[in-house]
Amino acid sequence: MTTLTKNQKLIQWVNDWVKVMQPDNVVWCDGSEEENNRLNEMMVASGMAIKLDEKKRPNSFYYQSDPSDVARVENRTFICTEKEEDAGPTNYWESPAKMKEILLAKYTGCMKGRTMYVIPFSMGPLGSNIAQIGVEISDSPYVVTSMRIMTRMGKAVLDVLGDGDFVPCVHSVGAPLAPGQKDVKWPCAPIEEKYISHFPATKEIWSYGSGYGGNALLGKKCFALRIASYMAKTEGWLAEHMLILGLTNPAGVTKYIAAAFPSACGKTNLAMLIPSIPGWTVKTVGDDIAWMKFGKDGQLYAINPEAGFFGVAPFTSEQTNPNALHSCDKDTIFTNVGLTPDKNVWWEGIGYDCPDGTITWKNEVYKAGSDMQVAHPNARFAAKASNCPTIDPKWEDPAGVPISAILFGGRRPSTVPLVYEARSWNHGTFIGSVVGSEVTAAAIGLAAGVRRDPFAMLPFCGYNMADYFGHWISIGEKAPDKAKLPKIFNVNWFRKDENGRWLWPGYGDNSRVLAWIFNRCEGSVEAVESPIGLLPKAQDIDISGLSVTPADMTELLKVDKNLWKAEVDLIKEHYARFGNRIPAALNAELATLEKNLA
Ligand code: GTP
Ligand code: SPV
Ligand code: MN
Repeated sequence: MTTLTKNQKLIQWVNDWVKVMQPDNVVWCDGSEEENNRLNEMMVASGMAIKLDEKKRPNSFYYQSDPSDVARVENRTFICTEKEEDAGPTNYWESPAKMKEILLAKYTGCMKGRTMYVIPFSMGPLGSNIAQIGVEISDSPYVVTSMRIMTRMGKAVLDVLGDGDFVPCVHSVGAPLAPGQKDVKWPCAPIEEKYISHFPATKEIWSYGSGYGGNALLGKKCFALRIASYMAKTEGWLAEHMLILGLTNPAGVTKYIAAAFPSACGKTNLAMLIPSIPGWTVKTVGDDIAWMKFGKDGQLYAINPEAGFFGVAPFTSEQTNPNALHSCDKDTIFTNVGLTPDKNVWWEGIGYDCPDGTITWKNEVYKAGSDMQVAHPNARFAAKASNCPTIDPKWEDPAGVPISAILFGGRRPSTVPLVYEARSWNHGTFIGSVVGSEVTAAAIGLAAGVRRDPFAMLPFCGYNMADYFGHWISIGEKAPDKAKLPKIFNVNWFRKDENGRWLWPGYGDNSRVLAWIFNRCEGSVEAVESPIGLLPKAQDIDISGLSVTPADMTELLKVDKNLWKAEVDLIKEHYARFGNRIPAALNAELATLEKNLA
């Protein structure tokens, strides 16, 4: 059937699924440009894709998804463990046997009238000893071309794999075609028939019914976070929902920083930030996922397992994030943005008015000056990391980059200051375990308001979240050299005053906070003790040239004891969900916080 591999386990696995899914054809993807062009031409011919203007957006394509298939579906995402408590209270659970029974019924004949693509991919630089190989089977050609951007994909991966082991990733859009039936633009199954299932013990992923983002590009959230977080726990490393950036100070010293913010809370923006303070530069290693292991020198090293960015399009502009914007200049897949009459793209917050006659993500015609929504709030671009103007020279270094600081953060309009530093690794783990954020559009069907999103991993942890907290504590305990552990900070770009005005300008001006963090890592600036951790002195955050007033700054750095006492009550409610599985070290941190506020 294929000449691309002699791996018997892989060939057998594909053959088994062909029998179940009954596709009309099977294509083994080699990842070549010729193959990519062929798939793009096919999707344009079928009406699924529109080719953008070759001069304005070379080699780029436009898609509209089905209105039911626009983001991750958390209530259809399952962690399948023998015991429910091993998935924990924050995951949807089903037993592996039951889930496989349900899905085998769904998968039977699910590719009739379609082609099965076999997509070998590597998470991490090809052949690196931190990299992991997966193989996804999918009936979506959009998944193939997207995986070619987001991962290292194709024949070279099979060559590295040899007869080795891979993570099997099963995907179908769940929309078989009867003989002669015309396909729709974006085939998928209704929400209640979608299943994004994970079997951590056997390292398997079975996804059904969605073609969008993290539901379908299985290397990303399913593998590199949910399965990898479980692997990391058992093997003693970290798989995290974090960007990685390199920050260089005016003296030319570079430090690498990893940061975990919940979905649509500014990772892509921070990773590609252009500092507004002179002499500082930021380079990008990754914008969404970090895999971290200790090096021989005792430092924690991080790699970005991805090869592209699946970034939020709305509000990406020349002002907010030119580097993300220019990563999309060519070779990009756009989904659910607007399509202008001159075959270019438009979205809310792009920085100029929407041309009359633009086609909205719902395929309606935009009337200039109307209040029609043009792009879906979770409209995204898939762009190659190698096209990013600020890509770090070490972004593909198989050894990774040494991490000096880890940041946590979320959208907190009140209570949480602009920045504060943890007193220790365990205190930092506590801060990560209580991250909260206002809900965004990155997932379907969540109630508005602030929700706890520990480590920004709530939708991405492949096992009991309390055990994951324990794993973080144990990383600190087992560190080969505790003095070399990264310092941990919490940041909050999203503080508002009582009138709803942003107190902090954000974006490029976040460099002013990064500079303080850098200097803390160097030991060149002092911090002040507070009940919640170490705060900057107001004069140590450079606000020259900003409209931020000294009064704003006081507010931004204030720790209001009453608000924090209320926060402690919320933290207790959050911890109570996990019963006695919360590590003792974290209960001790909570007790310290409460005592400090008394
Ligand atoms: P995922 O890809 O979903 O994991 O998200 P992400 O964390 O990479 O999110 P992204 O960087 O795309 O952030 C998207 C949203 O955050 C956009 O609406 C931005 O305008 C907003 N945002 C990013 N940085 C800032 C900031 O510093 N201040 C404010 N106010 N908004 C910001
Ligand atoms: C997120 O929601 O955190 C994303 C987008 O990065 S998706 O890949 O769809 O999960
Ligand atoms: Mn993400």
